[in-house]
Amino acid sequence: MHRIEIEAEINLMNENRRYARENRKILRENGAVAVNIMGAIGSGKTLLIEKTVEMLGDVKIGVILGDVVCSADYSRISKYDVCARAINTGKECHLDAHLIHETLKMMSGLDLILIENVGNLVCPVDFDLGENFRVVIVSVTEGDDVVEKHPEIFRLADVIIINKIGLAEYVDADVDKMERDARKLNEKAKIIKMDLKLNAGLGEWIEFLRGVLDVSRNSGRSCRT
Ligand SMILES: Nc1nc2c(ncn2[C@@H]2O[C@H](COP(=O)(O)OP(=O)(O)OP(=O)(O)O)[C@@H](O)[C@H]2O)c(=O)[nH]1
Ligand SMILES: [Mg+2]
Repeated sequence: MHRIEIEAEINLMNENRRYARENRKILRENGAVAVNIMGAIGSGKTLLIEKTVEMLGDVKIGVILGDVVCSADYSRISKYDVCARAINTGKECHLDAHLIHETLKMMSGLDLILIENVGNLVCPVDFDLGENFRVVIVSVTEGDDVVEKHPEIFRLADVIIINKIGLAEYVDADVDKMERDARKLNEKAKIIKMDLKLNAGLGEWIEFLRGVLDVSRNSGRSCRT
């Protein structure tokens, strides 16, 4: 890489860090918890958000939907009584802290902000959004080697969801292997085996969210400072 390209990349990353700090400050001041939901295309990110909104009727929720183009996910979420905003990234394969900054500023008075990142397991890794928690959702239909092939995103996750487990037998996926791979990469993450269509694993997910919301409400501050 040329020196000018390296400098541009360093500036970009510094700028992202600066906006991530700003975003964290906004969240702290608003007393909201933000969750960055990452995962491959079609792994179940939007369905996870839909189910979460349905199950947390007593929580004030905001949803930021990142997509390269179009508003299909936004149309799904805007049916619910939540504050939803879509962000199209154009050619970019990830959200960044600057892209969500103005939207976050508008989202006051909320307890929980769910951010759907652009579908893939590579690009979002380097871009801290200022979120409090990082969630990675993969599905068995991506192949049971999907975890070992994308180590970095799993290393940084607070929660790892292995979704569509009800389909495992039809695609010859070994769910336990996926869980072992995830644990090898990340000793601390909460790992949840899930099937959103069968409502499996959702209780554990909601319990996790209620836990972090209580902590945030009790301490009046966000968790990753
Ligand atoms: N059988 C089964 N289907 C699921 C499950 N979770 C999601 N789906 C289906 O998988 C497809 C993709 O789900 P979405 O929630 O749109 O996935 P996404 O990750 O938001 O996809 P992108 O936004 O395109 O990256 C939809 O048809 C869902 O109904 C699951 O646990 N089991
Ligand atoms: Mg989606």
